Amino acid sequence: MQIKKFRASTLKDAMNEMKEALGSDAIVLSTQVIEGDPSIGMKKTFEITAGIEDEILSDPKPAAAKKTKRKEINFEEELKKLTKKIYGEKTGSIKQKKTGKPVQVKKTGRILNAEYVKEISDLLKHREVEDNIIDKVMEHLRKYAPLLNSSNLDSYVTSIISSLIPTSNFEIKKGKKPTIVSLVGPTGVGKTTCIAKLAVISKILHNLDVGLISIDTYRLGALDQLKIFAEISDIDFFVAYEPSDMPKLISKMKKKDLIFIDTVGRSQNKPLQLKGIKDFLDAVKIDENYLVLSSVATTRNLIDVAKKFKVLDYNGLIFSKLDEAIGFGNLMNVASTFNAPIKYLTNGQVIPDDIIAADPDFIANMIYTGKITQ
Ligand SMILES: Nc1nc2c(ncn2[C@@H]2O[C@H](COP(=O)(O)OP(=O)(O)O)[C@@H](O)[C@H]2O)c(=O)[nH]1
Ligand SMILES: [Mg+2]
Repeated sequence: MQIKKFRASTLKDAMNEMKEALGSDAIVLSTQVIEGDPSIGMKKTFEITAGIEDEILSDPKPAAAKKTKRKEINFEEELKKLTKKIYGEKTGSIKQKKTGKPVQVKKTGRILNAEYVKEISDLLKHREVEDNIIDKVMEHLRKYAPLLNSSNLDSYVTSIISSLIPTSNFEIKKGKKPTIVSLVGPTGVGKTTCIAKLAVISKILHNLDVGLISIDTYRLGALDQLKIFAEISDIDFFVAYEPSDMPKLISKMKKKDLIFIDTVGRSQNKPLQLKGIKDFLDAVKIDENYLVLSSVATTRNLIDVAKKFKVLDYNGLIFSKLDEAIGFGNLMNVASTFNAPIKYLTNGQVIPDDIIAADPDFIANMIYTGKITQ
């Protein structure tokens, strides 16, 4: 990894310099404020230490690609392109991602027979879809077997899977009161990153007036992370230190369209810690509360987390880290076990690009093929 320091009089300028020099793959490692000394004419300076993987810089092909990308990068333009991915608009770009049929089911004859049914069942098992869901898929398949042939089989199986995946999309009500959205979940699953993505997109793409509240005063550095982000993005940011701060902060931001609440990551095995978060969330009326789960975890682990976080009354799921997962059956297993709609998927660390509004066809295709086809 190459590491460089960037200094400027505002954090935003330092960030821009970093992006200019290292491109959008750069990762902020640390930030520092160097206080000025007016007596010697020294101004306050912001310093960002950023790193970038060597291969991104040294591999001639990607580097060339990055170079052109870097030149053309226009933050707002990039964001506009994302409109279609967010807030549930089913777009060409998502549909396009689904072209091609990289499914390994052997199809030789014209008419679907028992052998194909078995192959599909085995494939779904391999994708770690749970047996009760596979049974449902097979039930549909058998029923329509006479209508199926090698050319429509993939799309039919995908559409059955799709029909079994609960999803729903975020609705922004630009009304008198702000919509309050909180994210809960275990430590390190990507809650704060996800809020940053949603906040930037809401602000820049949808012109919404966005505010942020963090109740993550527990983990060292956690506040800093969101605070710096809020500063760069020019978004109001407050910290709630105790539940009674919550109504005060919400009332301070009563003119906002949208308020995101970032919570501290807690282990599902510590009920008292979960209760601590509940006290904060219960202090105000939350409109949407999403449980963030890492798609890298096993079905068993996710079900355990989802069960124990039930005390926090989530009404939707966000699956993070798709880019690190090797299969996606677990998404469906959890969503269907808890009948909780999937709201968003995140597939990388880049803010705000790496987030996709949940689309059942897109997820079904991911599960069936084992790949994010984009
Ligand atoms: N690969 C990958 N990393 C992610 C994703 N979302 C978040 N991360 C990373 O996961 C780590 C923890 O994220 P953070 O938002 O701090 O998690 P939190 O503890 O739940 O708030 C950070 O290094 C993030 O950059 C994702 O979709 N893919
Ligand atoms: Mg966090």
